[in-house]
Amino acid sequence: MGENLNLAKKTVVVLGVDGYLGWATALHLSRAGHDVVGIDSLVRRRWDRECGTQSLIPIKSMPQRVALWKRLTGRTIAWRQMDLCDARAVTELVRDVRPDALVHFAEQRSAPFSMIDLPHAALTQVNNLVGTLNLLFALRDHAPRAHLIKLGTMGEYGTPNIDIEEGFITITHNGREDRLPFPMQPGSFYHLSKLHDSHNIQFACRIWGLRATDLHQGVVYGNHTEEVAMHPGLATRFDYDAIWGTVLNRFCIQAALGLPLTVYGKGGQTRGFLDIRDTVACVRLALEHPAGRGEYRVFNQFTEQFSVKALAEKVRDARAAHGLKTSIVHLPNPRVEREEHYYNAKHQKLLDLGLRPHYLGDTLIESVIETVERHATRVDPVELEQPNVDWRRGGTAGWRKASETAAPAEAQPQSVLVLSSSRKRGRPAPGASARLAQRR
Ligand code: NAD
Ligand code: USQ
Repeated sequence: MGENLNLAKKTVVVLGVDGYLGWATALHLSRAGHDVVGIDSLVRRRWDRECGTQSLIPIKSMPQRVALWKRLTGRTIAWRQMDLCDARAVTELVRDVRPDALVHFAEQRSAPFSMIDLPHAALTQVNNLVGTLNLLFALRDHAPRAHLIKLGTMGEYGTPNIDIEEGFITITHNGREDRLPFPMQPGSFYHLSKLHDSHNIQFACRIWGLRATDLHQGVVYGNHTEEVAMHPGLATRFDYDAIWGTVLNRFCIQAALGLPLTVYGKGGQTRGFLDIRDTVACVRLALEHPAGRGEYRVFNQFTEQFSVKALAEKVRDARAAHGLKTSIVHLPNPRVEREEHYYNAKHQKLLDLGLRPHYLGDTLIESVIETVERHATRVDPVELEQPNVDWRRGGTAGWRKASETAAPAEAQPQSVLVLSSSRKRGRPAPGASARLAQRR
């Protein structure tokens, strides 16, 4: 396998291809001429059933989606259902495909989900950490030159009272200087799982000479990329509920339905944001400009920063331009987070590689709201009114009620880590399987 630097066609595995960002990215990379293999366990569809949630925009099954893509473009996305926590399957995948790169989206990605109770916190960390560890060992043994592009999160940094650098900071201490990982203060068990992954990946690059890009991504909004917009059957998922919906997507849906925009607490919480079109562009830039051998690098992947309150006001003002009145409510904050703080995060490296951002404007807000309006009958307004997970106490009575009606008791997650014990030193264990088992 050659290094396939820069613009050459690459064989890329997209892990988490059935998800919001994985599907849009797979289409984008496939259209750019890369050979894409798409992997997903479909566990997110199961978590939706457990939580009583669903994508606002109906999404097709994976076989239907890849068949439609083939029909429209002639391009193949090779689809395989697979759990990243199955070490043997991951090893076989990497050994068979010998990818030039892997884009890893395949994790439990909701902060509220990870804060429901112990089983959900454990499920999140086991699923995310074991999946990534399985990948690292498979890469060491079968594709050490492949480039791992891992979706991390800006939430790994927290909200320090100093500027946030891209992964590393140079510190002078007692007269000596070093370039060290930036201090991290994640805000949920989910965000912590991303930080633990970052440490594991950085360590693997250092000791095994792997190459990795950790994309510390901000909150994503929007639901259209050029490829997704080609056909309604190519739609990517769009979450709006209090567990999976991200803040701007929620505000757009609340505005479309004439509901108040739910700002948690004072609303001074400031985060980095980006349009989904920039997510797919950033991943492609990372892919086509790979990290060097043994290099672990971090790109802060967002284009603008806003406070939650400022975002709500933007949505309200965009509606007011059409004569529509939108109200903003401040709910007691279910999370433990700073509501007024300094925030200035660097995000230069992707711009240096050529990213041309799509900034948040009224047109985008309006277009998201129009999409929402087309699917308004699928909205459960209860999901938009009150948060149902509290950082101090876990899932609220609202959460328990929704999950009890949504799924039988035996479908509740019970994380169990099953690790094969027979191992030969330095080689993948025959039949090794680190699996997160859930009672179904
Ligand atoms: P998503 O839930 O829509 O998609 C994740 C996909 O991964 C799902 O289809 C799920 O079935 C799959 N998956 C999870 N665990 C798996 C496993 N063990 N094996 C195989 N497949 C598995 O999430 P998303 O919004 O597309 O986010 C993708 C990634 O980007 C996540 O890692 C998330 O942490 C990161 N991220 C997302 C955002 C955002 O705003 N959506 C922001 C920053 C970072
Ligand atoms: N918020 C509100 N009102 C709402 C929903 C959220 O005020 O109705 C506030 C939250 O309190 C928080 C901010 O909006 O301060 C962002 O919340 P969010 O749910 O949009 O985003 P978050 O939980 O941080 O998680 C999302 C993705 C996650 C990703 C992360 C990027 O679900 O996968 O890692 O964004 S970041 O925030 O940069 O860590």
